Amino acid sequence: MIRGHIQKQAYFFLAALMAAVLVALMPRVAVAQDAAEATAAETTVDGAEAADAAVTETAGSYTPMAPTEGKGMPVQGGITFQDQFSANGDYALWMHNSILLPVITIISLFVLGLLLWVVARYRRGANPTPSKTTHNTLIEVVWTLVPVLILVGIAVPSISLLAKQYETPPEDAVTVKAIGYQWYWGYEYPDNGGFEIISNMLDEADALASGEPPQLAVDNRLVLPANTPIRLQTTAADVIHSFAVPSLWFKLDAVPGRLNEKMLVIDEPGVYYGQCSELCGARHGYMPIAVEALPRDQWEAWVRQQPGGTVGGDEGSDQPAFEPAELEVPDSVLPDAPTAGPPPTEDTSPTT
Ligand SMILES: [Cu+2]
Repeated sequence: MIRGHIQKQAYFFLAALMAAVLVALMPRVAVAQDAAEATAAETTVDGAEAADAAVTETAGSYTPMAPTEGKGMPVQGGITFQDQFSANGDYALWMHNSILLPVITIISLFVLGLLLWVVARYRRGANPTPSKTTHNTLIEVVWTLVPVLILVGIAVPSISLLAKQYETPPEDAVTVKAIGYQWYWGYEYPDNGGFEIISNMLDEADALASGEPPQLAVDNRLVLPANTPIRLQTTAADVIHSFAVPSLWFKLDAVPGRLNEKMLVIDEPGVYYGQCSELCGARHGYMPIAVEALPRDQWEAWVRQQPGGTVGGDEGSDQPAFEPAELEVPDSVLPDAPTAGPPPTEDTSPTT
């Protein structure tokens, strides 16, 4: 009777274990399928890419930088963070890989070992008369103190990372304002003449044609200087959005009526992709962010090419002065989307 019961339990345990292994393996299978599809898609891109490169070369002036595969973007089957291109990102990645992951692994293995030992050593067969001990002061002190010490140990790098992320940018930092709209981004350069860039997602065909990852590529990128402190401010025109670029370790909510601010220093030139990370409505998943970091001189040249763009208080710029009325009316990706349209020009929020 008892043996039958134990057998039943053993089968149940085995079945649960197999189910767990299956669940753990499922994403791998899906990834393998995706990879096969991706290679099929890539082969069709190459030709279009070459044609596109020829077109942009003749256009002269600013040419959008070609992204580097795997840099500043997610990779197929990736299970950890993206490679980091900012000092905070390097620190955070170090903390994850050298502190959190080992601590989690050691604790999990230790607890699993204890469980298995208790199951084997104190099962009814091996230990017919159980001990009635209820207290052991030494063990109680140890299992209280050790977790406290572990948490304090983690708190030190954790709090310093938090502090680093909110360091005040120096006075000469370049100010850029990212404005979230339903459902695209606007980038304003108040220190450089106040022009605004409107950034909409490219559709899949256009993204692939320009050699960029679909759903991350945009028509107009947020162009920033590399190796320069940037005072990145976020706000929104309608609902809460969130400006997030994983490979730059940057995420900051964009809240209507508020101006949030964080410093960003990008280590090296490149293209870095991100997405709106606050559920903001029907097309939340289709308002990606593409940051292009250029060497400082190239970035300044790009600024001077923008309508009204100035660098360091340029005098006598031959560009026309910035006039808000000339703001480009953004084309929504979906022209018939119910609320997609130009940014509001006046305050229409209800008064209470
Ligand atoms: Cu959004």
